[in-house]
Parts: sequence; structure tokens; C-alpha cells
Amino acid sequence: MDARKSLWMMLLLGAACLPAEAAEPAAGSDRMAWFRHDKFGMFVHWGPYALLGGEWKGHRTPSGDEAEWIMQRFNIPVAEYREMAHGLNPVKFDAGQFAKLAKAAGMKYLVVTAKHHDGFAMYHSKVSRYNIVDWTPFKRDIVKELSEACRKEGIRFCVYYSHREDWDDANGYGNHWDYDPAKKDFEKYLREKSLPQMRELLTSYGPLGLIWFDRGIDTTAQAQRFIDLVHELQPQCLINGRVGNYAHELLGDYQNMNDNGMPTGGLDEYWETPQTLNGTWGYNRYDQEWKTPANVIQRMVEIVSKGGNYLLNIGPMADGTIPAPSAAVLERVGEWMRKNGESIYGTAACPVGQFAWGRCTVKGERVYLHAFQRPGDGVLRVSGLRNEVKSAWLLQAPGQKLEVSRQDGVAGVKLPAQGWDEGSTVVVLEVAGKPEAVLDPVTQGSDSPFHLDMVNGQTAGGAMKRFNRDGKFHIGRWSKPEDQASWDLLVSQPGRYRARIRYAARQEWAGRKFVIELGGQRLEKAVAATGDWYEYKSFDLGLVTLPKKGALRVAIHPAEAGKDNLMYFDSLTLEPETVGGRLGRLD
Ligand code: JFZ
Repeated sequence: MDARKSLWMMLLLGAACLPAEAAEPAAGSDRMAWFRHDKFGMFVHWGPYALLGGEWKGHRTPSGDEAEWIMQRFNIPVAEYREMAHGLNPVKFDAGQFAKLAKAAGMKYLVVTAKHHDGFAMYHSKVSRYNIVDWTPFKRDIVKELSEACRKEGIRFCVYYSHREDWDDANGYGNHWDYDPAKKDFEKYLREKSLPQMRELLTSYGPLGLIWFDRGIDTTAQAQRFIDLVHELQPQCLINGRVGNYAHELLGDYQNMNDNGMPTGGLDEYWETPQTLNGTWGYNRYDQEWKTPANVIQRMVEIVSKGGNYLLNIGPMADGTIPAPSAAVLERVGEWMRKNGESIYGTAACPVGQFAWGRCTVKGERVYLHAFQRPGDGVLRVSGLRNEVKSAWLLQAPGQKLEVSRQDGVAGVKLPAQGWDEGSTVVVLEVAGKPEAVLDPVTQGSDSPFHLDMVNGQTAGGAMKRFNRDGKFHIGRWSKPEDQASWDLLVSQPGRYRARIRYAARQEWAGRKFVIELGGQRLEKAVAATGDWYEYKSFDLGLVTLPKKGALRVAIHPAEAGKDNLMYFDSLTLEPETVGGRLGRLD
């Protein structure tokens, strides 16, 4: 590759290493701007299940289980659950306390369960009397009061809505103990409850930051009806990834990790992980396994360093109070956020991966080092950062510049004796230019194959490292030759290798051509359909030659521009081809 082209690839690689914004599709990126900036939200799971607190007639939901699922766990008859729900009367509820706690914790948005799977609405619904105003002595609209309190405190107000699952409604999904699944008319449920309630929420509580749908829905067409309703009534309102079928392509504005999920490496497509503070979303009087403030802070840093948002849950009690331990943890997290928020808000994924001592986030020409463990010699070593470090300081002590060294491409920052923070100690690096990575090459043990995937590769152009609950981590969203995945190899065993590629491809993508370039060779192959969205299959691409020891770049990209995805790429394996038991060597 000539120098000009290699510079182009480096710049492209550099661009690929730039924060997720650089890879975000141009259309719609303004919609997501607040979400990508704000990083940290409060999830509120609240409903009649709080009255049970994880126990029904002496039976307790298993520890670490979801107390809001108690009706399903114990197949509580609708009539009994409804009777219980009449007793919900959160007389100690103070919406201002919720909004103030979110603000104190450094949370910028709040998502409250307007209707969870039990079908009970925590707002004054005209569609169903099974709601907090008409069904209980409380007679106040929780969603309304929270929306007003959030606006007063400058917290973006959002709602969760379970659009498919409804154990109260005879035609909703999920209740097989009161209702015969064979007799359900799900379309009737959508038409008479789910979509009308969605319309109520979109027209009665002011501008919503996002709708947090849950547990997908059977068809893309059904999901599209909710998407179209949101876009019609509140075009700026974001939609999370769970609006659509988990096995299908992302229909929302961003992807959701599994509950409490965390990606293995940085993702290019923006994502959010919902996480609990103990082991349950809804209140469980027996679950006192609270995460520590340091643990929450380190989770936050981990999530933001990999290009995502942190939606952290509280499960209010039946009387309307927030469990004291959860409030205490959030207050402590807020203390850290008030001092270190600059290293979280508005930052982007770290281009240089993670370190044994911690993580990093980037913003402008600053790299924020988040030290979780203090190295024995007190030096934070940063490998893989291409940029020169112009200066360094503790975020908490900007006036005290820290000693910076550089040896063999590794920058070192000497930590001061004071200023250590049990959550994350933040060191700021002022660097020359936008932070760029020099990624470690992919190496091989003797005679061992190269396994190239989304973790050890880089993406460029529109190609994106992504997650799908069913499809797991993969590379997708590539449709033109400049949308590339590439790997820098360090070959220690030149010779003949058998190339195998593993991907998923829908029928409509079959026949599209892709190119693999390596060591001056160019393979051009056609995509074969593998079944549905995320059905991965492996394909033998034949033999290739890794001509010599040393550096070698492998790149994969669409052969020509097309309207669709090329494939969901899982991995490319280069297996040494042995001849009579010996590696088919060239030397
Ligand atoms: C769902 C709900 O069932 C649960 O009650 C809670 O509201 C949670 C936030 O969302 O639970 C899920 C949904 C998706 C996954 C796991 C639990 N998932 O994708 O692995």
C-alpha cells in the first residue's frame, strides 16, 4: 500500500477510532445529541407489585429475581392481583424528591414505568380504569406529578411502556394462567389498549425525552405502528431498541444491552444498558444486596468508555418512599459526579480500549484517564495513544501539573501521593489533536490461526461494531466500498492459510459481492443467504498466502455500493494449511 493510501487508511482508521459521533448516521444525529451527551439516567420501576415487595402468600420471589414479575412468577389470578392493586396508596410519594435525587446523583433523564407487564397504569388513563387514579384511594397521577417535578429540576422526562406484555388484559401477551393463549386476539389488544395508551402518554404529559419500550414485539409491522405514532405526535422523542423484535434489525434510535449487560469492547452504534442497584427492578423487601457507590461509578465509567448510556434503577416502596440505601448510594455517586462530571458528560468512547488500572473517555483534545486501581509505582501507563501528551493534571487539582513520560510509544503519568478516589481517580491528558489510537496488531502463537472479529478489528466509514440481543456482537450497517472492517496482523508464520468467514445474511442480501484484501491479494466473493437476520454460518473461502513475516493488513468491504446491509459479520479465521502435517510454508 503506497504512502498516500496508507495515510488515507490511517486517517480513515483514525476516523474509525474517533468517538461514536463520527460514525453516527448524519440523519437523526441531532435527535440523539442530548442522549449521547447526558449519559446517565434514572430508571423507576413502580406499580402494585411494590405492595407485595417480593412475597405472595408466604412465597418469595427468588433472590436476584425481578419482583415486578411476581404476578407471573406465582401465576397470581387476575382477580386476586386486581384486588391487591386496590390497596396501592403511596401517601408518602413526593415527585420532587425523585427529581431532586436524580439531579443530586448527576442523572440527566428519568424513565418511569407508565405501564409494566401487569397492565396497571401509573397514570390517569381514559383507556382503562385499571390505573392509579381510578383504581386506588390515592387518586393522583404519578406520571403527571413526576413529569412536572422533572421539568422543574431540569431532568428530561421519559416513560417506559410495555407494549406487548400485559398479564391483566385477556388479549395481551403473557398471561397463560387466566387466559387461553389460543383465544387471544393480540390485534384487538394493540388496537384497544396498547396503541391508545401510547397515544395518551404522547399527548398528555408534555414533551417526552424518550419512550422506553420493552421486550420487543412479534413483527416489524407491529413495532412500526408504535414508531409511527411517536414520530407523528412527538418527532423529537427518542425510541429505544426494544420497540422491535430482538431478533430483527434495530428499529429504534439506539440499541439496548441485555439487562445489566456490558459489551466486551467499544461499540460504534450507540447503546444504553439498563441496570439495577440491587438484584431487582421492582421493590423487594428482602433484597438488600445494594451496589456500592464505587461500583456504580466504575460501571458508569466502563459504560461511557465503551460508547453507551447508563440507565440506573430505583424501585420505590408501596408508600411512595425511595429505599434509603438506594438513595444513599445515589447521593454518594452524585458527589463524585459533581467533581468529575466533565469526564463523563459529552464524552465519547475511548479509542484506545481499556487498561489494567482503569478506563478512558475522550472529549475534544482531552483524554480522561479513570484510574480504578493505583499501580504499584504510581504511574498510569497509556499504550496505544498516537497523540503527543502536552500536559496532565488531576481533574481535582488542575493547578498541579503531573510528570509525563513517554517510552516506546507508551505514555506514563505519575500520580500524586494525594487525591486518590475510591470510585475513579480522574487524570486529564491534554493531547495534540483529536485522540487517535495506535492499535496493537493481532498476533498469532506458533502455527495458530488468526481469529479476526469486531473486538480486535477497526471499522471505517459506515461500518459499525454493534450489538443485538439475539445477534450478539457483530459488524453491520455496511453497504458501500468505503464501509470497511480491517485488522492489522503481525505474521510470525508466513505460508498458506485457509480462510473461513462467519456471517449472517438475509435472503435479500444474497449475491452481494464482498472483497477481502490481504497481503496484496484480493478475494471477491458473493454473500450467501444464511436464513433469518442473525443466523450465522461459516463459509470456506479457500487458501490465501501470508507472504512474509511482519505487519500485514486485512480489510473486508462491499465490492460496490448497494442499498442494503452487506452482512452481519461475526469473524474471519485464517487457519495455517498444513501439508503432510507441516505448515504449507513459503520459506
Ligand atoms: C425487562 C422486564 O421484563 C423487566 O421487568 C424490567 O422492566 C427490565 C428493564 O426489562 O426484562 C428484560 C428484558 C430484556 C432482557 C432481560 C430482561 N434481555 O434482553 O436480556
